[in-house]
Amino acid sequence: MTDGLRVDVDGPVATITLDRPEALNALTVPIKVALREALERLAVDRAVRAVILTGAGRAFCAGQDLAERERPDAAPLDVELRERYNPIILALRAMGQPVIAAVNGVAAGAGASIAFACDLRIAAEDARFVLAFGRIGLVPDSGATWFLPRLVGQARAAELALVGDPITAQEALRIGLVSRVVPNDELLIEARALADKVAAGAPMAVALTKGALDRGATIDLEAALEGEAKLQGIAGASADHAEGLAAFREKRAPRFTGQ
Ligand code: LHQ
Repeated sequence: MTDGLRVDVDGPVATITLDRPEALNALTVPIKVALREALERLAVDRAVRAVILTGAGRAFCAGQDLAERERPDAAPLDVELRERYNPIILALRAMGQPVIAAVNGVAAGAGASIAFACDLRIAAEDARFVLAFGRIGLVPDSGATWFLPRLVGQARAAELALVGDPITAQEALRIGLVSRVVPNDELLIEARALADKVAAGAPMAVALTKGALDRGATIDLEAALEGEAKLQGIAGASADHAEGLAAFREKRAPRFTGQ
């Protein structure tokens, strides 16, 4: 627990809440540090099998705190990205547990990028994504140029990044930027239901799947096929695979342990 960030663990699901609602959860250095630390800590917590990332109040995250940028001691932008933002994005991708962005209200600038870097995105009806970088004379960062074309294709990514109109939740659903839109007051309930389903999976297989999907985006078919074969060799040797087979045979739900 840090000012501006809450982490609540309930059973196999951890919820990270950006908690600075008075500034729409804009990201300050302490929040960025706390977010990175929370992700790295949860990554090695074997009891945690899925993570929800959301924002307190009426926004998911308004991106970089713009007042902080005007302080005389603010780090240069490239340094801030290398030292603060990029490690958050890499931590999201490196951890084995899937991270579900539960996007409430606005996700702007680096706040949108962080949502793009999550494994799943569900949106409240009032969610909107704003690629706010251009409006303040900056370029998309924190992985936006990498994730966006993969999520929505080059043509839509170009429109989002170059025109910069806000994207409503329904539009985000239509173009595949989020996988579902739910009523505002049901967002966390739906996110938890999704997290519980993810958490019910065999943790090793889930983590291997997450990594394979990432690599699949950048490798050729032969490499993907060979990669799947290797991973299946590993998953197939796990106790959880044996448990999955036994559960099927015995017509019961599997009890996966991560072994
Ligand atoms: C904020 C912010 C904010 C501080 C709302 N900062 N206070 C850049 C640099 C470094 C490295 C990494 O990457 C980046 C990339 C970025 O993230 S650049 C993009 C930064 N974000 C933005 O440009 C969005 C700025 N905010 C807005 O345009 C509006 O606030 C939105 C459209 C998000 C919401 O508008 P409204 O619903 O009308 O709310 P509001 O503007 O009245 O905001 C409420 C409060 O939150 C307000 O404070 P106040 O004391 O006046 O009540 C805002 O100043 C504060 N706030 N965003 N990024």
